[in-house]
Formats: sequence, C-alpha cells, structure tokens
Amino acid sequence: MEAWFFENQTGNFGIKIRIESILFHEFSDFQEITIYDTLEFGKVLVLDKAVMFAEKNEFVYHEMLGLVPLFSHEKPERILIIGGGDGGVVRECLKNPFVRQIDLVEIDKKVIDVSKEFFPEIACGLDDKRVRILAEDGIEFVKRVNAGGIESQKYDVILVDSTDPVGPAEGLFRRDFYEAAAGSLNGRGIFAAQTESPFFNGSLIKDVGKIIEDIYPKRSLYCASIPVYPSGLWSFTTGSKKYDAEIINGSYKDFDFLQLEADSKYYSREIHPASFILPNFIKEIMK
Ligand code: AG3
Repeated sequence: MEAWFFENQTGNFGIKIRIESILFHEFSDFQEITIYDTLEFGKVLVLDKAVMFAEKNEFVYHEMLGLVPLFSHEKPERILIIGGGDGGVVRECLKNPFVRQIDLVEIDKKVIDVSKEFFPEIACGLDDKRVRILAEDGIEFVKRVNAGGIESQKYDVILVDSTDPVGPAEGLFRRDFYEAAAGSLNGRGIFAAQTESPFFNGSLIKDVGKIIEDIYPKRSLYCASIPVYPSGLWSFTTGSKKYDAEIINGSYKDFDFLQLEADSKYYSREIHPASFILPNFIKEIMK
C-alpha cells in the first residue's frame, strides 16, 4: 500500500510526498516532530506538519542562510544562530575562515537530539569545539545580551533559522525581537532571517522589511530556490550596520573559494550577488 505525507502549505494548496516509512514521531515540549523516509527526497524532517528540510536539497537553505551573510562580513568571528537546532546552518558557518565562536540558541533540545541521531551529515558541526549550544528561548536570549550590553560580547552576525511564523517561532517575526537582536550585534554586525515565500507571504516580507529598514542603515532581500517549501521560492531578509550584504567582502582575497565552491552545492561567488537580483513583483513587495 502507498503512503503519503501531505503538507497544507496554504489554506488551499499543498504538497504530497510519498513515504517509505516513519522513522520518528514524538510530541516534544514545543512541537510535533516527525521524520519520514521518502522515495523522492530521502529523509525529511517535519515540525508541526511543515517540512523543515529534505536530505536531498537541504543544502540550498543551509548554504544560503549560512554563507551569504558571513561572506559579506569582513571578519565574522562571533556568530549567533537562533533556532536551527538541526545544525545545518552551523555546518555552513564553519566554512568561513574567521569564525571563532558560534552560539546556537535552540528552544527545543529534542530537535538537536533527533538531528544528531537521524541526520549526522547535517548535525556534524554541532560537536565542533567552536560551537556552544544553549537550549533556550532565543527571544529571551537576545534581550539578555542586549541588556548586558558589553560590546566585546556582542555578535558579528545573527542568523534566524526559524520555523514558520506560527507556534514557537511567532515571536521571532516581531519588532521587539528584531530590536533586541540589533542591540546584540556590534557596530559592524549583520542580521539575516528566513522570511518565507514571496509568492505566499508577501505581506510578511513587507512588514519585516519595514521594521528592518527602521532599525538598520542597510536592508536587503535575497532569494533561493527550495523545492520542498511553499511555492519553491524562498526569501531571506538582511539588516546590516555596515556592510552591503550583496557583496562578498574584499577581506577574502586569500581565501580558497575554489575549495568552498567544491564543498558547496548552491552557493558560489556568482550566486552570492545574483541572489539579490529580484523580479519586479518582489521589488514591489519591498517598496
Ligand atoms: N526553517 C524554515 C522552514 C520553513 C518551511 N516552511 C514550510 N514548510 N511551511 C528550516 C529549518 C532548517 N534548518
């Protein structure tokens, strides 16, 4: 008998993926966690019935959220990742030669545990000695850093690898969080967050963009193609205090980009600036 997983990506549209087996299913303190083995995409992590990634194409999202903001920064030494307990973004950040410390603040420790068990190729960076894992609420965390205020303990880059803006991640799309995050960055800091689909979530992208524009001198949006997410086209919003996110910083002149490109399946020196070139309907959203 055939078995299928359905995700209702909007109220009126969804995807189905044929599954071979259910490898894991549990309600954690925060959400429903399911891991399917699928015929098309390999293993798939699903949180609250929404696909987080599929083994076969997780590289797109993780490379684009991890590498673009870091390589536009001159010297990203201290990184904060909010969410992202699977470790995919950590793995990518570790490819940057300047990274000295990554704090991963994931509210749901169970996501970290299952990723280590079922997705060792995604979670591989979590055991790196530069990585500190904090199982707590990212919103409270940035409020603390912001209030503590010691410049040397602030971050060069903050990345938000959240679920959709419903359930545990809702607060990660609100102004008070964005303001506390900006206050947790040092004067050269860059912020980037996943901001959903330009086709289905235009008003969210617009609202987030307006807040980011209020807070940072530089704001931009870039996109990447992710087949298992709603509409297949995904957006990332950046706010920057100094650097232009669309440009690879000149401080990487001696860096071995050929090796990075060999180790990466989506990101390249060409894709970095190209992903900021937007079709008119997205430029319209950004106005
Ligand atoms: N975080 C973004 C997932 C959003 C997908 N939405 C959906 N399927 N409705 C992914 C986390 C990967 N580290």
